[in-house]
Amino acid sequence: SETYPEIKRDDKFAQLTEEHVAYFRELLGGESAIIDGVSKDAEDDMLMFNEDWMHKYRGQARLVVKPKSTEEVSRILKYCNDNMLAVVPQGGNTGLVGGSVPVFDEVVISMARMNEIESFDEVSGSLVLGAGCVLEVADQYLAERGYIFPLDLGAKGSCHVGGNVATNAGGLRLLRYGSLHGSVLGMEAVLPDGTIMNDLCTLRKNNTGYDLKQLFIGAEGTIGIITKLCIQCPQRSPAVNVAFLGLESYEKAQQAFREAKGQLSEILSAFELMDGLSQELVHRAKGETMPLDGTFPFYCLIETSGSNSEHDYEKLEKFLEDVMGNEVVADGVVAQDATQIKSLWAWRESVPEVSAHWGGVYKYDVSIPLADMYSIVPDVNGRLEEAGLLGESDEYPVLGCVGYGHMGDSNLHLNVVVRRYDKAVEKVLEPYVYEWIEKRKGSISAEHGLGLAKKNYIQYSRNDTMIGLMKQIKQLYDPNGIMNPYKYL
Ligand code: FAD
Ligand code: 2HG
Ligand code: ZN
Repeated sequence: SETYPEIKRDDKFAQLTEEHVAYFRELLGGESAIIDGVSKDAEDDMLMFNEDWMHKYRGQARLVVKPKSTEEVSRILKYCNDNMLAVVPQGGNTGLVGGSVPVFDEVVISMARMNEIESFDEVSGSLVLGAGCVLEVADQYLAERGYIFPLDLGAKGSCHVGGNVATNAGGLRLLRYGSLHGSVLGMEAVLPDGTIMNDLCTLRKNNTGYDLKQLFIGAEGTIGIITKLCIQCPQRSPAVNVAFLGLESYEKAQQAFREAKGQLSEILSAFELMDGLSQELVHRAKGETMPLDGTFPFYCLIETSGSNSEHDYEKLEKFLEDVMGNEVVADGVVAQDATQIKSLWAWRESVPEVSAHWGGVYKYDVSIPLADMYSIVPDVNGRLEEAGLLGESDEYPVLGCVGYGHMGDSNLHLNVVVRRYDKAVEKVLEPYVYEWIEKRKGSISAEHGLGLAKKNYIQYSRNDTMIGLMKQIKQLYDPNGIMNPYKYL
């Protein structure tokens, strides 16, 4: 492939023919459920399925199928398995590791039409819905009933709940509601041979044997396709407050986190960190005024969610007074209304997009014990400077290194902002970044997954025994290897 000269298409997979396409057309009931690039030129229609959100990964799929029911997914997979056609399950295609797009000519199975909300229990909070439901749609549905989806992230307007579970997305509310491993109560999934695994349990407790659904959470479409989910949804907090802080050092950000946990305790629902460069870039790209006057090396966004507005606001103000009085925090504001809360969150959520605004970005999504978490940013910055790759003018490929993320979960996003992609930059970054993480017993993938981007680096965070067991699981569930090949392991 021109795009991936280092990867070879696996000859065991069949080439798509018009006969294959005819099968899918017949099965799915006509033209609207497929995009056929086999019998005609459909490159333009196919582009949004072939290319990822960052425009970094691009495959050459010639067929997209859009099932509407679990039975259709089952028949598609069985046919592909019997005919050795490789497939890529695709949700909202917002994944950041190249996992959601084909590498070669894999059939794209888009889950977009499986978007129904099936049932909601207003007493227990359990929500049963199709994997293709957009996260924001599900959250809006819940908001109207006084509940909240236990996950939130910047891509909420496009990503699917099935994609979220397939990547085990973490996001902005994990600090409060925990990981999807806890929130997913039940799941229906289809195995590559067409077997439907119905574990659509709506109970919180169920210790009857191995919890097989857990394997699909974070499996990135490598062992089967998630078709339906049951999610445990918490009550939506009637009182939400947001504060935005400026801090003089990472040390102080750690102290502020400690204080926030102590003083805000049960109402603390998010603690996000952003460095100075990330904020400067948002300001430059969006042209909006910074939330605080003056510039600081670090900023934190703190959210509280509770049941009593006045009490929570007072608690947050008292916290702010305290940390500003002790010089832990240099400056801070508390949002005065829902519009300000929304715009502070929008400011934070725009960092991933803005970091790609100057031509490209190398993204590393890592977990590192808190004490060391930010030091990877200056280390990588120094290394790029030393190599003569980072500078102010256009002759340098690298503009700067940005660090931000979910401090409350020890999860940093290191974004190396570039003016153009360059192999020399890549060589300086990899495997250096992964070795750096390994030395500190961190994780090379905190919440975005492995996809194509990290499949060669898994050994930096998992030992041989574990990788061996993972390979056995893959072999057991997908003996023909048709599910999302060339990625993950
Ligand atoms: P896709 O991108 O379509 O797919 C992702 C992977 O899941 C692929 O391997 C695909 O094959 C597989 N897959 C998709 N659907 C299914 C299914 N039904 N069954 C089996 N496999 C499936 N991630 C975080 O964790 N936290 C964040 O805060 C966060 N913020 C983001 C902000 C932005 C602006 C963007 C663009 C991305 C962000 N992400 C974040 C990345 C995150 O992985 C995705 O946004 C989301 O979880 C992917 O969902 P999706 O529906 O777009 O899946
Ligand atoms: C976030 O926290 C996302 O905003 C995206 O996980 C991070 O783009 C990134 O590196
Ligand atoms: Zn994140």
